[in-house]
Amino acid sequence: MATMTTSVAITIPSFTGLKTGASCPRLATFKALAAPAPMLSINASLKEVGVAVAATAASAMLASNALAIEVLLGGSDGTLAFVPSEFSVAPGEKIVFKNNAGFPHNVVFDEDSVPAGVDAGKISMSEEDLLNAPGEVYAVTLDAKGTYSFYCSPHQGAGMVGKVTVN
Ligand SMILES: [Cu+2]
Repeated sequence: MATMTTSVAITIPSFTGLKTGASCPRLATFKALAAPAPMLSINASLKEVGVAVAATAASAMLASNALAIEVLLGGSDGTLAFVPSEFSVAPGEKIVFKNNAGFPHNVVFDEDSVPAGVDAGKISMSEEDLLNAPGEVYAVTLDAKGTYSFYCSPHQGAGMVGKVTVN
């Protein structure tokens, strides 16, 4: 996908201003770019191709933004736990904590157990802030690689703790 996006960024400006049917020394490139869109007619004007390629790039970006992991707050069997309680994400991947059962819950990162330079307060809910309704979410993205520990303040004593590795 990264390769595709790069070639699109370079190639689109070269088509701008070209008229339909114009002889184009980069036609081979144009055909290669058009290939991933099977519904596209070879006779489509260069302008249409430009739009189609731009749309492909946009959907690629949407797909990468959609990268996310969901963590349930409270097991469906009533367990006071994060489900899963240990997981890995990529830097910048969205982590969505979702109220499931046994609430109220919250998500507080342990200031003594986050990578150096990370402000745990900036990625945490406040200790007093609680998710009370079913389906309520708290979302966070972590950029610095390393291991982060977190807990639910009302249920920390009951073992509602978790760990996420950013790698
Ligand atoms: Cu809890």
